[in-house]
Amino acid sequence: MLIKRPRGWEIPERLATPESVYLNRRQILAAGGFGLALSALPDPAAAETDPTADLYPAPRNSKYTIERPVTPEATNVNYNNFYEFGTHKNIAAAADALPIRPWEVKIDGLVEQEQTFAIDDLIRKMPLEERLYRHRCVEAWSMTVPWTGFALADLVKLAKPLGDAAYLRMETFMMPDVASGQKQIWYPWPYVEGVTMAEATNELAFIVTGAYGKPVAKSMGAPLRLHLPWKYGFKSIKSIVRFTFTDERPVSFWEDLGPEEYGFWANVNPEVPHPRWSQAMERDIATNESIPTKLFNGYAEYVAGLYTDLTDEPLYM
Ligand SMILES: Nc1nc2c(c(=O)[nH]1)N[C@H]1C(S)=C(S)[C@@H](COP(=O)(O)O)O[C@H]1N2
Ligand SMILES: [Mo]
Repeated sequence: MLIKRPRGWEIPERLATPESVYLNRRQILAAGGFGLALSALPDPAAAETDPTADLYPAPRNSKYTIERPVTPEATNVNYNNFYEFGTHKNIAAAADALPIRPWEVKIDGLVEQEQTFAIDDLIRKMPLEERLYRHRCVEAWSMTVPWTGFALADLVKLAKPLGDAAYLRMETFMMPDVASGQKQIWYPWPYVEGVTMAEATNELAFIVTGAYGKPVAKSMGAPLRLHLPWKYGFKSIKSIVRFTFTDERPVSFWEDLGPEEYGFWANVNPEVPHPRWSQAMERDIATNESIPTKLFNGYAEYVAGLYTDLTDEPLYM
């Protein structure tokens, strides 16, 4: 995503980077470049088997179909936005360092009782299914993914929110030692996103645990991420550790950085340009084909009704 930094606009990176990181980078360069850094990464072949691997592939829910080809897995796991691991698309190797077991998910805020789940217990409680969804990034690229997971509505049921809960706030892990992007202190870490209760319980809102018939790749947000196919991709928060029910509208990571560019609602609309580029078309990341973008990313029949009373709100940025 093109970054708008609230602090340090025109500061050279050398000055905007905490000194320890800068020095460390220089030491790595002095020691012979990237060889040293890469050799410290885990060998994917030696990766331990995922404790939930037996749950995949899950049965496909044929209600959610796409009219475009599925993006090849190799394209998808290597073209990502995951700022915790870097501001470019090539973060897969860095994300491999993320420890995803043990992993705890906390449910708190306006709920009958606070709960914490070990990730494998949570995933095994839920009815997993596969859905084909389109994904539209605010940067005007798109993909289609065979996700596996469960309806966010089922997690809401498990959480037993109180009557005054109006929003669901979600938070990503905070591990700056593993995710070096989190050492960039001008970003409002940890990554946060939020939806209304009506959005959270809409049937399309999906918690992803897998993709391509197996546990989801770390670069794509393992072990648990959200996907809201009718909204710009930044709403679909990755590697979630906390769900908080609240009566206050959450301020998300990108909204905090640039509220006039990345709003709370962020519904896809080809007719409302981003302040710095058109949203009329999108580029398929596998074929490079240019495709017209659709209102609500083609999901209007499911979600348009959520917004009929909100005519004064900036719904589409
Ligand atoms: N924690 C976290 N979640 C995130 C992001 C991020 O940088 N950090 N990027 C978002 C953006 S902008 C997009 S387009 C999607 C990208 O998902 P993908 O890498 O699986 O394609 O993740 C979203 N979720
Ligand atoms: Mo995005």
